[in-house]
Amino acid sequence: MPYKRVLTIQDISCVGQCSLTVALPVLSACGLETCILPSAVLSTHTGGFTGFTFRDLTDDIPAIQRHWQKEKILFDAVYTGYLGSARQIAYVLDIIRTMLVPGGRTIVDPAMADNGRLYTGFDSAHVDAMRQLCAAADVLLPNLTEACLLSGYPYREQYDEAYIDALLEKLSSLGTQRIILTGVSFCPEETGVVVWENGQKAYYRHRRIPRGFHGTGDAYASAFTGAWLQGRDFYNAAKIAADFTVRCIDNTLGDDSHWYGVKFETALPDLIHMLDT
Ligand code: PXL
Repeated sequence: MPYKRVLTIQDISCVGQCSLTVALPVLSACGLETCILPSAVLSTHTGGFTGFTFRDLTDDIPAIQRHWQKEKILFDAVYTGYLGSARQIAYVLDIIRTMLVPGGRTIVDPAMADNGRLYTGFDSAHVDAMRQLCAAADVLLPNLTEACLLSGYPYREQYDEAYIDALLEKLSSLGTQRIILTGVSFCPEETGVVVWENGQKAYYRHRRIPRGFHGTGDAYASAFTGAWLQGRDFYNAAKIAADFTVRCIDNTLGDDSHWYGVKFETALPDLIHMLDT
């Protein structure tokens, strides 16, 4: 397997199994050298805890970037997730423009919303800035809510294939060639991901577990990034990430006290096995 260096930019939620505490172990398990740029430090994530601390690290980013440039450090890929401020997104764009090797890849998970609503603390300025990041992405990994906010298409809980097609069409006009739309479900028993590449569309469906878990988007995006950078083709990487995410959820079902995240750690051997075969 090639040995690649990836930079992932997202927050540290100290407790809550999301963002960097998921991306770092998942990418490492995929055999990637994983460098991190924390976008913010929070005591917990914002999805269900109250009274969390939030330290925005936007102002630290230029000096970190300058130091890396002095050391002539480049990355094979940049993978972004939850970003701390709209202003930060311009800095992230500059890192993408200047710190990738030729042919380096950019994966953007526009982590900012779910279930029809923006996450606590974000506003339309964040969505506008995120739209610019999407134009720089080789792969965009939105859920339905994020896809609607980014494209300006109306969010619906009930939809059909024609709705998804129109949404993807509108979203792709932002300039992204590859999109994986997560959490797309046409019937109660199944859900899946729509894998869209230059106008070609495929749907990978799997069992739907009738309970939502926080952090599944981060597990999905990290596993996709790991599998894709390890040379799996686009569809296959999207499928491996979906299978991994289902295992993470299966591991967590039955433990009602574990509402804040998924127990992804015990599914890591399965992910490594999927990458080996
Ligand atoms: O999992 C997405 C995410 C990441 N980081 C923080 C969050 C959330 C979702 O709520 O609050 C801080």
